[in-house]
Parts: sequence; C-alpha cells; structure tokens
Amino acid sequence: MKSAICTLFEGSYHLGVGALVNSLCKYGFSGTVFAGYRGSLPEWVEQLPTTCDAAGHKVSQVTESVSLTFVPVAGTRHLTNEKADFMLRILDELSPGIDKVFYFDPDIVCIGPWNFFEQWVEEGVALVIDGNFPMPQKHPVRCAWRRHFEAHGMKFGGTAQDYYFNCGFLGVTRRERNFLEAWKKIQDLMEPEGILSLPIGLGGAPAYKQHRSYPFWLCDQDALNIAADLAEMNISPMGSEAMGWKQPFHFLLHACGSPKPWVNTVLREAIRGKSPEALMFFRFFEFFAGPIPAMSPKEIRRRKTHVRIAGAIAPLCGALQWLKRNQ
Ligand SMILES: [Mn+2]
Repeated sequence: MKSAICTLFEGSYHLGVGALVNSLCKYGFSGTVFAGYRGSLPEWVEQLPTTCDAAGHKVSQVTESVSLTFVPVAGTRHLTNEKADFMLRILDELSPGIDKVFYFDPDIVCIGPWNFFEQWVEEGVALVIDGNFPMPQKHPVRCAWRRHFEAHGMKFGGTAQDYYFNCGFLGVTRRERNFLEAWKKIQDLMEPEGILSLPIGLGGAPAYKQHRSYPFWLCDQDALNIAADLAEMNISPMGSEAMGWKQPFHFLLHACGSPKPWVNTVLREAIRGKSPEALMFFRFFEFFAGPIPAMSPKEIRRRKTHVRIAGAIAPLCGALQWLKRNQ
C-alpha cells in the first residue's frame, strides 16, 4: 500500500515545509511529498538534486527514498481552503497509483514512527481532536451547520459524536475519498459567503462574521467538521496529545500559535512579557538542519540562544509590565 503526503505553503512557511519533510525522513516515510505553493520556490531547492516530472513540476530528491514535488496552486482562495481540492488532485491526477493520502500543515512536524500513521488511516479517516473545545451534538453552532446543510440534502449522524477536529492534519484512504468530496462540496457551498479568500479569523469580513457565533468563522476547519459529522463517515480520532498540545508528545507537533518557530521575534516578544514556546521551538530547530538545509547550523545555534534568553527574561519583563499597568 503506497502513500503520498501533501502540504500547502507560501512565503516563509517554506521553512516549515523543510522541517516537516526532514521529520518525515527521520521517522521512516518513503515516497513523494507534494507541496502546493503560491509565490516563489525556496532558495534551499537549489541545494538539492532537482529534476522536472512529465507535467513540468519541479521534483527535488531529498533522500534516496523521499522526493518533494512542487505544484503551483492557482486561484484566489486562501490556501487553507484548498486542502480538500489538493488531496483529491493527488488521488486523481498527481499520484493515481497511491492508496492513502495525508495532509500536514507546514507548521507541523512528525515525531512518531511512520508505520503507525499507515495503520491508523486503515481504521477510518485519521483526525486529531482540536485543543480548543469539544462541540457537543446540541452545540448551537453544530445545530446551525445541520440546518444549513440538511437543506442541501446532507444527512448527519456519523461517528464524530461531540468531537471537534483540528484541520492541520488528516489521513484518508482512497476508499474513503467520499470524505474529501464532501469536505470540498461543503467548502464550495460556502463560496457565496465571500469568506474563502480571507485569512484565519476572517479579517476583512463584516464584523458579525469575525466571531464564533457565525457558523463558518473557522471556514476550512468548520467545513472539515461538518463533513466528519455526516452519516456515512467513518472517523478514527486521536486526542489533542497527538498534536503535541498535551503530554505525552509521541506523534505530531503542531506549532499552531504565533510566532511560528522559524520567525525570529522571540526576544521582542519576551520584552513584552511573552515566554517562547520553548519545547516547540527546540523540537522544530532539530528538523531545520537536514536533509533539507532549511536553515544553516550557525543560524540554528543563534536562534536557540535567542529562545534561551527570551525564556529567561520574559517572566521578569512580564512582572515589570504588570507593575506598570497597576501603578
Ligand atoms: Mn497549522
């Protein structure tokens, strides 16, 4: 059974792609990672043996058994709303010989044995429960979803129960491609809402949409959860420890907050009293070096020093800020 992995990136997220692919190499994945992108390709591509495939996509050979194919993604939707389309494109067009497809956000690294993920996806659509909240069946937002999509002929009541999943990672076998089709259809039905080109949080939308009371506030993730709640879906969930948001950290680390581990603003933030997420940063630093040379060893050492200093001074700076606010 062959698998493909995909991710989507633009701008500085190429550093996250480097870390993700390096982590997959370390934990035993072999095959192709498809990186959908907008903008230019990262400079580190020039340091890898790179060819073109029949469709004209650049293919970098990362190790003997892992290649990285760059696929331009057209359109105006925010990349986060392209996940279902891109996964279907891999099954149908980019890699028709594979049986399983996994999506990883470029702010995730894999820290568990790859054969575990291969087995997991056999149990059902592999999803991780979000850190923020469960969403009980009678949650008013879930009720709003059902009303809206039942009117489009969708039937609810699958195995998702009260869970609310994070859409930074998922795995699907080819026989469960109906999950991806449903996710894509739900996103397409959201198109008239005018939200799919907006960033997370819907900045730029009318104020009432920038709020959880709006049923599609987290549009891509909400759409994934609506698909997961459909009657015919078979979901295999793991708890949020699988994203590295609580102990034990054994499977993935999802640096979903801000700043990302490749953005060097920790000292500035420490002066404002914010401590860096040291564990997340140090684990990502491990994966920046190679086989993809996303960051030089010298730069990684410098960043580590910054995180250490930031971690040491943030509590004191925070205390000083507190005193200033409460004079
Ligand atoms: Mn993410």
